[in-house]
Amino acid sequence: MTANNPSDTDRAEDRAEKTTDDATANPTRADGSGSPGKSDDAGGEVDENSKHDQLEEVRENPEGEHLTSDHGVKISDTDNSLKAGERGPTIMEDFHFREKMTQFDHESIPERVVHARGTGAHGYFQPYEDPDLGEYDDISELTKAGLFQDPDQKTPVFTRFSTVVGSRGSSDTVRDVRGFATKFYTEEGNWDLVGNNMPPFFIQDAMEFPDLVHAIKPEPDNGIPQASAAHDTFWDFASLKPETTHMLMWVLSGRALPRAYRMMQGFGVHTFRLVNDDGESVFVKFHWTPKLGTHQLVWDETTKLWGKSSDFNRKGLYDVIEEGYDPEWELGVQIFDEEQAEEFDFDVLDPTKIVPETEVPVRPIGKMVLNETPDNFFAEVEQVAFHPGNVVPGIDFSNDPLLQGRLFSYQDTQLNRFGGANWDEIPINRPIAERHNNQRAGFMRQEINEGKVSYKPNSIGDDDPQEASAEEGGYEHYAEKVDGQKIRNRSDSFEDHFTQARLFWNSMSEPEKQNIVEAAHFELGKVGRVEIRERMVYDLFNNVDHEFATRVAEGIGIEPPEEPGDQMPTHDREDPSLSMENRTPDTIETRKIAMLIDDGFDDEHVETLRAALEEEGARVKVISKVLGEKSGADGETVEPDKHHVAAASVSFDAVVIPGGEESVDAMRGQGDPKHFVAEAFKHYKPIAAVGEGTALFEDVDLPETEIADEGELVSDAGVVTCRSDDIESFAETFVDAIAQHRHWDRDPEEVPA
Ligand code: HDD
Repeated sequence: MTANNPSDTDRAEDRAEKTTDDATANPTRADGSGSPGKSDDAGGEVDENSKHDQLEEVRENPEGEHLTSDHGVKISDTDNSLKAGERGPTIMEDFHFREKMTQFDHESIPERVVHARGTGAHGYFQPYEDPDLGEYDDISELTKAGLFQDPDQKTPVFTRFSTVVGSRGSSDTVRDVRGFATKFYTEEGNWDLVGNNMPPFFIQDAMEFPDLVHAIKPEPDNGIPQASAAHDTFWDFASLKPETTHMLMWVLSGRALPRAYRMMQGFGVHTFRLVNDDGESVFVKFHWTPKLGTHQLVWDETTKLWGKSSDFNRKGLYDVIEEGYDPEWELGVQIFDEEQAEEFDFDVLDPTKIVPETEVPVRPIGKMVLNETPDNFFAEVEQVAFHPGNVVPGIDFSNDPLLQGRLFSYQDTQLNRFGGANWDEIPINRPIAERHNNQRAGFMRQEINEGKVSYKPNSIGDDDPQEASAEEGGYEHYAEKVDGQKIRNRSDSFEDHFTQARLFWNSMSEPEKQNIVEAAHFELGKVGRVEIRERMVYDLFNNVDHEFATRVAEGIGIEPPEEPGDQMPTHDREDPSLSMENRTPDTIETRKIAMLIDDGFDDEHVETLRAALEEEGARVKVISKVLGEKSGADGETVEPDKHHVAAASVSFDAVVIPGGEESVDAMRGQGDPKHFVAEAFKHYKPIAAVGEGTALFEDVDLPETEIADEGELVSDAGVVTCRSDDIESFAETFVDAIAQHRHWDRDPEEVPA
């Protein structure tokens, strides 16, 4: 196992250097005008820094400057309003008061109707040098999209991750789908891949989206519950819509509780098209695969995180990038043509279906690295506006009716969020590719378009700007032959709702199945109306798998169904790629490890363990009862990162207790370290203790767990204990246990934490 240790580089300095070095190379600034998009070099080259440099034009830094009004007038006093006499009323002419207050009164904009809460980061996309594309050696055979062609070119991206249901101030770790939206600032214009962390969707037609969202959002009479599907209206809707079944299986699984945004897959969901220079097209599904593996939290842990660390996922992304670890995803494609699509036992236009990897493998074509946090949350994360209709030549749509509806909805919703048409001029949304058209006006127009002409055709301006042919890079829609009668109906090929739900269930390990069952117990247990619970069990789950339906029924006071549902498929197919347990690469990079100590810790233990864990890319945080320097038995000192009141096991991936008699004795007299260990055990996390530290594990009484005797090193279901001098082997064993992420072969039910 090797790790990319964080560099000591100061990112701000790094960026400043980048900007200076590349200023002359950047086409948007080639004319020195300093105004975004003003370049003589139409359609100039894009590189990793192009977006960064464009944004640099609008960045503001008050360092060493005077305070001014919005109009640039220096302000002498910003604390006292202008009054008629020391104790008199405020005077109308106080322009500074009026401006400051008006700006404040207007500083909130509508939150997104879904995906309101999120975070984002800048980075780049780079095609692979030697993509393993099977029969297609060269991606240009599949698509003419420029961003995929040159392995030396890095295209800037901005990615926003989000929860879906909760409002902007809700908690991060709720059970929910996660948004995974990427804006590629390509030479040919912006391409937005607006996906989720789960590959199917709830519904088949965009027409149903307002109903789905109304059902899952807080109930309209009392506005309760926030950020949760666990209430009557959602399950009422779901139970009456069997097409939701496949997606519900994903939502009940650990996929809906991601450990981190950097440990989450992403999917374009719909079938899209790739189109090559000859106008030929294949179908494509897009996949993002995280380098760090796909990992989940457990339910009890997530609910505790709502209180202890409600920004857990958002802060997690910010912290790792700031600390110098740059999360990476591989972009993969599943390619299939119309004939292959005809052969599948589902319709590729139905967004409630996946194309199983057992049918079409995922071919890696490039990578995305996120390496820069935003400077300003509002300007970048809140104002970024995605739209699946933003495509570039070489990428096109399919007739998926959900996708078709999205192509209207996103443009429309931005008008609501931004109050006008010019949201595409806002720095974060602005393309690097040049914009020339006859749009001129609207609220908050930024661009100053020169000349008399804003129409086509025109002779006064030589008919500029000219339309571009396909050879010149003009976007041409794939010339699919379409012929049909107007019909408000659903294709018969969209009718099977259970085959893939069963495939998902079959593909889960037993602990993953148990997680799904327990999730259903919680969600349906919160549903007051018994008839809704019954419909879910009898009409939906019992048509997925009889045993599944029985296990759910037993936890929610419903009579288990006597026999399988009459629509239950009988297949035993599995797709190993669906189980997160098969997505655990051998790495502990960026995992957060809690090291609990007090005065008198064993210096060698602390030093050796920290070095071994950091060598593998983990982030070690020392925790003690109170802040302030702690001294080791041999005189080394350590500054704790956190004290007990501000630390909780739920924020960490693993826990280790080094030896040192005085240190361990102190901790054995404190409740927090014991709770820490018990809770980490309950959440299936790797825990380790060495030397005297093992006594703390004995105190906690971990059920059915073997603890090392004198001279031994024992590893039992992720509990690593050592009472020998071989600290290096102990550290290695612990690293292996952390790489496994969670140890499901444990039975923590009795642990009271
Ligand atoms: Fe959507 C936001 C993903 C179906 C309408 N959606 C939004 C975001 C993501 C998705 C990631 C947040 C973008 C951001 O970070 O700003 N949505 C999906 C996926 C879907 C999907 C993967 C199914 C395949 N969405 C969908 C449908 C509709 C919408 C069927 C309506 C017809 N989605 C919206 C929206 C949002 C949105 C209301 C809210 C804020 C925004 O667009 O910019 O227009």
